[in-house]
Amino acid sequence: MHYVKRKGWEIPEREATPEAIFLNRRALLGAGAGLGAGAILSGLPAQAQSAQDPSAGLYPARRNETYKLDRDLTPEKVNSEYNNFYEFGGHKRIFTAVDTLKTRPWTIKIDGLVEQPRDIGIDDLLKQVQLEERLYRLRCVEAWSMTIPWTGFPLKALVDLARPLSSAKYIRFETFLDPKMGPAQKQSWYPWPYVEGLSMAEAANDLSFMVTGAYGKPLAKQFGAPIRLHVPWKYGFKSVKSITRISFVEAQPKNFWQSLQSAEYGFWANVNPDVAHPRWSQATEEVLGTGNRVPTLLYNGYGDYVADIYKDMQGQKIFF
Ligand SMILES: Nc1nc2c(c(=O)[nH]1)N[C@H]1C(S)=C(S)[C@@H](COP(=O)(O)O)O[C@H]1N2
Ligand SMILES: [Mo]
Repeated sequence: MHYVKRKGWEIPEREATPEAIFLNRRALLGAGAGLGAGAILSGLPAQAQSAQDPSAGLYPARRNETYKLDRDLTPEKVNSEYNNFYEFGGHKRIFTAVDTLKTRPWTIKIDGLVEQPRDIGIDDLLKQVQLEERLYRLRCVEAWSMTIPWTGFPLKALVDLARPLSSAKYIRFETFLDPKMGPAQKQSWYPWPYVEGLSMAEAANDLSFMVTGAYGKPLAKQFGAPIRLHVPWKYGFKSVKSITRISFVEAQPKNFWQSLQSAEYGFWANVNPDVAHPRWSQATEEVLGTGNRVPTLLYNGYGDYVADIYKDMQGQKIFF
């Protein structure tokens, strides 16, 4: 089933969560056999949690061991200091610029072709889902990659909560639109707000993950707090950050990069080393933090999970 069969590629748990939290969790799990880590940790005194975030007690969540890596996790410091988040500028040092992002209160509008449109607060939503940790790879269209211990819940669970009508063919995700939070949204040549989309079949796939945490903690702002998508078989730009609206729609949504430059970016954007970007090769990728360049894999190595979705779509530009 999985593209990685080799033993010994698994990352020890202590490398995915900060050491102190890991040790704490071990001790607590020993003491409270049977209870989930989240339930135990939520009873901890404040100094064991990152105080400001009301969801801190939900982390770290239990690892779902189904998702294996073929390489080391990217160190938290490397991942946290090299990000794309154009609402805060076109550079990678987003962590120096995200203070203006306010993640509470945070409301997500669910609308379009659903039984009942509604608004839901992030902390309400978190009460209705089961968080888990997954180790995933991220391949940016710019030919670099990283590996991240994300925490979140399957997008499928959110679709079930939203109860879409059968006429819904796609999900459209939207990031906040507020130049006070994201000052680069004053740059009027970009088609704000950031929009992305998935087909309903893609959204139902096991891999599609709504991310609310990383490295055993609530998401740092530069990762797209308080909630972002991760679809690891697609180029990173599909994984939209800081989501405020989720709409079920009939027509294929046009995404941010398509709107900006349709000659270079399409809707499906599945990773394929043999389909070059108009301006550069996609054959290899720089693995951030290692100095290594490695071959890029079809569907970023997740073909066993997702290739079936596209089996009747070969005439379409599924790798662009
Ligand atoms: N709202 C929003 N979402 C976004 C982006 C962005 O600029 N704005 N950049 C995308 C791109 S190009 C990539 S590679 C990933 C980067 O995610 P990371 O910074 O967590 O690695 O986020 C994606 N999601
Ligand atoms: Mo990207």
